[in-house]
Amino acid sequence: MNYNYTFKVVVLGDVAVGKTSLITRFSRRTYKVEYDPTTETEITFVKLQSKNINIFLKIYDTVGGLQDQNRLSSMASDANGFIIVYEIDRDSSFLNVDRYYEQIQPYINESTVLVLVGNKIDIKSRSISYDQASIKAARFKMEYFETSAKVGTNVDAVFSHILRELIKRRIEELNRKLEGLREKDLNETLKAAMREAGDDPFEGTAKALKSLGINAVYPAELTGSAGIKHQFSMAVLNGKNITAIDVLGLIRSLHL
Ligand code: G3D
Ligand code: MG
Repeated sequence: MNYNYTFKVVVLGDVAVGKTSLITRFSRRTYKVEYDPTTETEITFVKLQSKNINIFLKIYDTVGGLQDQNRLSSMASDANGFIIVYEIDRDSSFLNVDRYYEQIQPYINESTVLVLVGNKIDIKSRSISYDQASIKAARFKMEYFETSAKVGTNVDAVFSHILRELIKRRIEELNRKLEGLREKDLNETLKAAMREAGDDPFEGTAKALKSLGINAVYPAELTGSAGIKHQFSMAVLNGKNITAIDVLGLIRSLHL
């Protein structure tokens, strides 16, 4: 199966705040779970489908609280999102959020999605107020959620938010890339790729899209009559010039 998107999310937080429980609760649709002995991490693979979009999500469950830098870097360097979990009735776990946040700094860029989770809201007592946590989350540019992994409250909301944001950011990134291209360059890219592919329209458009960075996001399965490659091919065959606007329109009609 081809996936339109593959994302990797790393879950951090003190021991026993409920990281594993949150992942287990979310991943009813788990495909498989693997243990990675080098990072001592359990990786949960989840396949999700929304409209016609197939998503492959890898969730890395850390153990032992604060991470050894080597271990963290091998796990976090290509992460698309981070969830930091604390327990609403344990102050030390909330204070440590700052330390996890510091630890992941080297692996964050403008496309990384960050979420702070206050878990165990089914417990009647709490020592950290919602406002206190929201303020911290806002300061760190994180979205804040309160969950109960035990009862299931809000667990799906955390992951839906992350996936929505990640897809949105990928599309924005692509838009920026396309908007940075002049129409003439776009057509030149296509023509060059077609020549390189011996005028095979599908090969040629595949090459052109790849060099524009589009192929990675919209893989082969979107090649039906409504697919980008097909539309490109037909346009090229008919001698029509492709504009960035066409490309954006196609992407939007397929994905939004
Ligand atoms: P961790 O992976 O962060 O170390 P776990 O944490 O998911 O292993 O959970 C630690 C303990 O907290 C477990 O209790 C688990 O059942 C409990 N727990 C997790 N989430 C919640 C929650 O939302 N509410 C409540 N009340 N408990 C929760 P045990 O006793 O099994 O060790
Ligand atoms: Mg655990």
